[in-house]
Amino acid sequence: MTEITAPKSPVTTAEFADGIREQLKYSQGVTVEQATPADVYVASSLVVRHYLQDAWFKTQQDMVNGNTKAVGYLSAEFLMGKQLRNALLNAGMIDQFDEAVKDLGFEPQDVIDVEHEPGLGNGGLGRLAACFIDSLASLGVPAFGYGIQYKYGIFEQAFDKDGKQIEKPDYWLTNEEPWGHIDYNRSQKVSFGGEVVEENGKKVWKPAWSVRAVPVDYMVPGYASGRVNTLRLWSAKSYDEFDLLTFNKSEYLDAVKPQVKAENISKILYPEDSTPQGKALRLEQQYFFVAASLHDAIRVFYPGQSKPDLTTFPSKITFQLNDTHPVIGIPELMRILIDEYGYDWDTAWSITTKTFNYTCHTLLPEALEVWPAKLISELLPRHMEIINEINEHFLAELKTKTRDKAKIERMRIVTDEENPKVRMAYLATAGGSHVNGVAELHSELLKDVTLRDFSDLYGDKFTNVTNGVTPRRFIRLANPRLSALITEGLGTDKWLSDLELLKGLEPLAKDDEFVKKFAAVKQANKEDFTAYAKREYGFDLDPNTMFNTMVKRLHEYKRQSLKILALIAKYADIKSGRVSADDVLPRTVIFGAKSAPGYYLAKMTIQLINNVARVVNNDPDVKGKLHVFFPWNYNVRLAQHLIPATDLDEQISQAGKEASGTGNMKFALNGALTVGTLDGANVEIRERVGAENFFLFGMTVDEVDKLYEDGYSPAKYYEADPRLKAAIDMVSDGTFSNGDRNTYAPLVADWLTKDWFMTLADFTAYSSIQSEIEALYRDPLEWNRKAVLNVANSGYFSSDRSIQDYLDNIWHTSPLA
Ligand code: 475
Repeated sequence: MTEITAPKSPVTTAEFADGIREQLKYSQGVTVEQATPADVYVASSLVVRHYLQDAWFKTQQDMVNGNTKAVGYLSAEFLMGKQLRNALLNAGMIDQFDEAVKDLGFEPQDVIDVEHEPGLGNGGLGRLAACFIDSLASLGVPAFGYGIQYKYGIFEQAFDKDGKQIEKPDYWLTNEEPWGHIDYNRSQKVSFGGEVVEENGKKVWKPAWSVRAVPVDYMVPGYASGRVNTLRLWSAKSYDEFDLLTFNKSEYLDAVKPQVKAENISKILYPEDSTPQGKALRLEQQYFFVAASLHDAIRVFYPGQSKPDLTTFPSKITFQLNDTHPVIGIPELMRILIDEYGYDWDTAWSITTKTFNYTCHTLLPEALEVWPAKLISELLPRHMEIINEINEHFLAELKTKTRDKAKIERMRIVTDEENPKVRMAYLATAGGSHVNGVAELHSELLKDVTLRDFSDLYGDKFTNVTNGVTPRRFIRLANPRLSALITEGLGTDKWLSDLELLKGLEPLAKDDEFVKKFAAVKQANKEDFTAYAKREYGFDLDPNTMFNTMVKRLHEYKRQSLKILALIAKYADIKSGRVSADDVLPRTVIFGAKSAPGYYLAKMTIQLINNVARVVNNDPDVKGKLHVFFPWNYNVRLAQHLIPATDLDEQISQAGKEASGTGNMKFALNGALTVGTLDGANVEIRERVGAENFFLFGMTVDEVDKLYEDGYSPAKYYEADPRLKAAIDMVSDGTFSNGDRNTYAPLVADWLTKDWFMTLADFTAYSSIQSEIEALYRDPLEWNRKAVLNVANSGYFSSDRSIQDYLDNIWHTSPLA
């Protein structure tokens, strides 16, 4: 007997179909006969919203009227992925939808496919925020996600005829978008610029211009929790629609300037995921959504009160700062409390520090935001004053804690130089109660390196919350076959809300019949992906080869170069006759990666991968042995198709550089084996799935540090390993550039003289682990046994567990009763 705990549908198939008909008629204005899949998509989404509406109201009421502290997740990015099927799953209506749509003469998949995914994030950080709000709702914790409704999300990636990345605007709002509910009546005014004057001994900010922040609300239905939270994304609108005065002077274009300036704020997501640009517009975006959100929370929790008692604010809501992007919220809350509500400094500071917590997502120093004080002063003059004052108070406090003057200097929030800068990570650490890293190793390195002085003096603030991913989207939706097999194996579907139950599969790894069923699931997924690659990309794959995947943003520290060099070395082995093609394990290497548009070496690496693919895929000497597939525009949708079809996943960053990784978790949960370094959450994945079920290679953090200290010389490694030399020479000699020796010269020069992330030093170890991998893969039963053990032991990496950790150790709140 299988125990079913999935949510019960609030509708029958017939009711769902009636709902679609009604929405087609009254919202879309089309008959069923006229309707296209796009119409049915909108209509179905409205039906789902209809049935979630009461739970949404109730959740909001219980949040405001109850005594449970809410969570405000402040994030500049929410990389949501498609909404419809996720909402159907969480609300228990998948079957009713499928049947209803078929009854109306449509294919459910066609309807699902027309949805344009909201790509309102760059990568890991934005996707984590999306997993977290799913888990918050599924656990029944009252929460708001607060962010920006960018008009243009992450660019759509294409490749030109030379294999170079081109960026195309992602105008995801071209067609009707049924999920966002625009609420003009709850808008907030957000102001910028101007000056600060003294009036009656009080500081008064006289801003120069303002924009209207209009909330666009998205329902966030919990899985089987009966709760529906809110993702509130702010959209910028102008107050001055059209300046008639200017217009009358016939300066038509000037007349719309203020409007354009205002609406630019939420126009576009910055596509850099690690090197923030110190651009005024970015700071405008940050302040825009944070100021609107803080005022919104006061409106929600103190309805109709003109003189609320804001000393209770930290008991109403706790704000999590998702990286430094929302940190301007700290001086903003100070300003609200002091200037708008008349609190004194100490009271305001006490409220503020109790309200905020900060999550750091990086170890790269260049990714920590530092704003020129001048820029902040111009845009937010009152905030700069407050930041300076916070800095003064902080320095005074430090003097009571240490006599180490150098340390105090190093810890300044505002630097002491001719053009002072504001270090947002320091402001966040000083202005919040907790600071967390996103995997154990990362949190340790934060304490020991990045924020060392702070952890010395404020050790209690530091904690770890290892990331997680939502099993609803990344197992149940992405991999229905595996989901059914897990439910069969465990005799319950309860694992979807309690992922540690996967542990119950462990004994089944010894059961050959079960392992074979698991292998059949993987094979069927590979066949599905093969069809998908053909349909979407016109590319032929062979599902009887090993599917070996590396998908993530393109960054030097992630070391796509290591993968491509190893691939080239294999190719050179065959071409030179050192290795017979007959002895090569047939492998399909799949890459997915976007590069920041201005990131020169990353873009060149993309070009190289595409051209290696072109050469290898057209070379009869390696046919059936080596195949490279680089689908463009990697996004959440492609991830959902690719992850369940992968045999081997690559997590090969230089040790000490990847904060956590979350792709690694998704792959392990879908039964891919990992080849990886001791970096980020790989460490914890390996601990849990067992060292014998994880392919570890490469230098450790300590070894990396030591090699830097001793003086790293990449050319030495090039000389020492003939296979590495052959691979790099092949890149230089024009094999992948139609004979042109200059095309990749900058990349090659970087490898040989700098190689900042020590790709060359790890090459030999990486190649030899790949041989071990191939040997194991030739034994399907043993391979799949290990894959089952990966699934069974990865339950810890549910974002439900991450959220529980935040609840217990940082937020100190709980689900609604
Ligand atoms: C880490 N994005 C992963 C993941 O914790 C980690 C930075 C600046 C501006 C815009 N986006 C960013 C990131 O820093 C980011 O995505 N960081 C990633 O966060 C979630 O798993 O290791 O690189």
